[in-house]
Amino acid sequence: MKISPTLNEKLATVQRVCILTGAGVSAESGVPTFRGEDGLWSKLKPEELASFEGFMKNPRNVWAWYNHRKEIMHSVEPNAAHYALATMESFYSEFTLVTQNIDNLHQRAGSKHVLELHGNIERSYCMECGKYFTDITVTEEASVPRCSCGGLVRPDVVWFGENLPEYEYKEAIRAASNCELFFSVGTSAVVYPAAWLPHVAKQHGAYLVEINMERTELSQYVDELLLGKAGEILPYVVECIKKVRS
Ligand code: BV8
Ligand code: ZN
Repeated sequence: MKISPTLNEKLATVQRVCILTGAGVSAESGVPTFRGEDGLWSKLKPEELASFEGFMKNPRNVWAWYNHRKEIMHSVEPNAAHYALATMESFYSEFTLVTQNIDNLHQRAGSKHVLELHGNIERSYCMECGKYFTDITVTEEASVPRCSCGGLVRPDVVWFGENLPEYEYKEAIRAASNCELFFSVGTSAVVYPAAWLPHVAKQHGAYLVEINMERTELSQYVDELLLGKAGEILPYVVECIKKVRS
């Protein structure tokens, strides 16, 4: 595995780094991705399971799906990619980790400053009074969870057609505009507005690196494409940082 002398130089000298992660960073933990031959969307319909309309039409079905994914996420561990990003954070004065994932694995690996653009599967909220819950588990026989006020409770995730959380999105745009080095890791870069972030970074002069198993929509725009597994490439990048920054 090799990185370019330019990237090595950047790792040594920059102060501000921004990372965008997608489902590919959790793939080696055993969490299924969305696209690609055995991705979730090849078997299930996103409009039915990851949309507000789909939820209102069949809340039990959507809760069953999120519950199933929550069980998977509780049964897996963070992988070397998550740990490498948690280590990387300590080397840079401004390090922003933006994730599209809802699996909580970055936090479990020790990352401190995580911006969750698409929410978190551990949180739910009442659609009437906005009360948050972190202990909702919908068992098969249980009907859809309701709040004490009578309102319907939904997973705290961003569905298609829904706005991203204001603070996280603004903060992610600020970090992408401000950084000197941007990594897009394990994302197919097709879901907007998250997929704008690498372009925002590049437009503001950042060096843009992509880590993925294959080329994506973003690949034609990046300064450096590192093809391979995030769980192998990121630990290697951290080894390079240790050589030039400690
Ligand atoms: C919005 C819920 C307005 C959480 C998700 C028409 C109608 C309506 C909307 C639209 C439309 N056309 C476009 C839109 C906008 C839409 C959109 O972008 N659609 C796309 C599909 C065309 N976006 C929205 O609706 C967003 N909201 O636009 O509101 C607005 C506008 C402006 C400003 C503010 C608001 C809401 C988007 C969020 C949707 N929610 N899921 C959940 O259940 O998880 S989408 C879903 O896709 C997940 O959130 C996921 O995070 C996201 C992105 O997927 P990836 O993470 O990239 O995963 P994927 O499987 O695709 O790729 C994995 C990659 O990893 C692959 O490249 C693979 O090669 C690689 N890989 C695999 N293994 C490894 C690896 N790489 C390295 N190592 C490995 N080991
Ligand atoms: Zn309520």
